[in-house]
Amino acid sequence: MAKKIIRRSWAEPFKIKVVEPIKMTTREHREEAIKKAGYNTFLLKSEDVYIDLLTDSGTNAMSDRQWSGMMIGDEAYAGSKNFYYLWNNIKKYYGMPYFVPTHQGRAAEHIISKILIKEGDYVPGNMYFTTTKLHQELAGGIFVDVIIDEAHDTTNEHPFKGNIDLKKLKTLVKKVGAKKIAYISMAGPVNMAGGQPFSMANLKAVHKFCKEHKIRLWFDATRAVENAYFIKTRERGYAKKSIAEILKEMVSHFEGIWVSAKKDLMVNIGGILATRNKKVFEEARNMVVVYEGLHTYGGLAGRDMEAMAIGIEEMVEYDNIRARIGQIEYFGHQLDRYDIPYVKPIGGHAIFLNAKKFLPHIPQDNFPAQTLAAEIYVDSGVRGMERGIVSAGRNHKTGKHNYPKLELVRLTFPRRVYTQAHIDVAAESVATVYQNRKNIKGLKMVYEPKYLRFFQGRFEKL
Ligand code: P70
Repeated sequence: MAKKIIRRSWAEPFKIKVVEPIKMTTREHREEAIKKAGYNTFLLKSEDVYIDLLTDSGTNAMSDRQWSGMMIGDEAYAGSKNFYYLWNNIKKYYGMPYFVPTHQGRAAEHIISKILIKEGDYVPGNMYFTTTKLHQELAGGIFVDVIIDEAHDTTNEHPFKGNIDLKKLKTLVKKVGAKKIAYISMAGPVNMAGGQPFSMANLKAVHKFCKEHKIRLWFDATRAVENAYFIKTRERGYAKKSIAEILKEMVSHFEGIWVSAKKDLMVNIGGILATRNKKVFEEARNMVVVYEGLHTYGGLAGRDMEAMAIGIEEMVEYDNIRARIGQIEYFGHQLDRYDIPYVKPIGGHAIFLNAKKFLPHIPQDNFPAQTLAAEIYVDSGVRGMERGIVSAGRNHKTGKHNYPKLELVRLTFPRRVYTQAHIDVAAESVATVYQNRKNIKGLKMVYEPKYLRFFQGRFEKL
């Protein structure tokens, strides 16, 4: 009898035209390199990395259309035509009438935090993000986590672990009063929770609450297209809607958005601040000239804005986002073969290894996720990123470490960059480290910078 054929439902909707060679190094070389880097993968030289899963930020492969767009950069100081093309696409795809370009996401976070936050205001959000929270705090705000409890549980299979817990939100508003809430800061998918999305139903409920209490609702739309994909595939009533329709519906509930264009838009640099509030826009447009550059380039070259504008058109293509999420799923399924603990359900941009379960003998004070990221690098040259106690930083008042429930190593996929064979190599490496896990010892921190310590902190082996 003929064997049953199982047909693959998707493959990457592109073929490779340009390649960039990468080099495998020896284990001895990598041991030396990571030691020199203070056991911090952010401090490794890219040349010493084989498969770079540090981040999906600015590491994406641009399309031939985007590269040709780079050639038509209008590098005028003021009024570049690329700016107007980008602005049009922001209106068309995000549905926001007003826009200010920034050089990357955190610059937009800086500006919006300065405009909307007064000293002592509260900023509730669905879990913190490092740069977002820092800018909120530097502007005098107090971040409060109002994500649902399920988000802190790595094994809970809730399909929308990025949802806001309305009870937590209501309790906070009751306690401090709506006037003390600068805005609600909603991200989707939630990076630190493992790339977990919010549902449209949750967003609608939060929006209704905000309207009733006259609270602003803002969106970190950095990976909004991934959130739209999860709504399409997981939420009732959205299966037949296009990614572009879902994106627009999501954004329609917010007063404004900030975006690190280095993700969804598949470019190497860029940021967006967009809003429907003319007053906020006017303030942002004025502030951008202080920190970034004129409001028609905001720290970017004309060619960067052209690539962003084209990236917006490409990011909403279903086949594109399907293949992106498909890669992450494929990676997760390879890890399942070895029973490796990682955050479920599989998220949008990365697999997040659960370092607490992976290395249960290492106490959180000895940085299990930092240790695990270094060990995987030494094993294979695959570079990931710590997302645990180092990332969580210290409590400003007590000076003590924040102890997050999630102690994770993120293995993140740049868009359109790696093949399935690269994913296999990464999975085999994680499995090898898992089998040798009992021999792994933790780290101690020997240098700690004041802000965002995970970027530049240094460690030594215990
Ligand atoms: C990452 C990158 C950036 C980012 C983000 C969300 C949901 C804003 C930003 C800032 C880069 C990164 C940033 C801090 C720590 C580690 C890595 N995320 N909101 O790899 O945007 O980088 O353009 O200033 O994910 O997740 P930008």
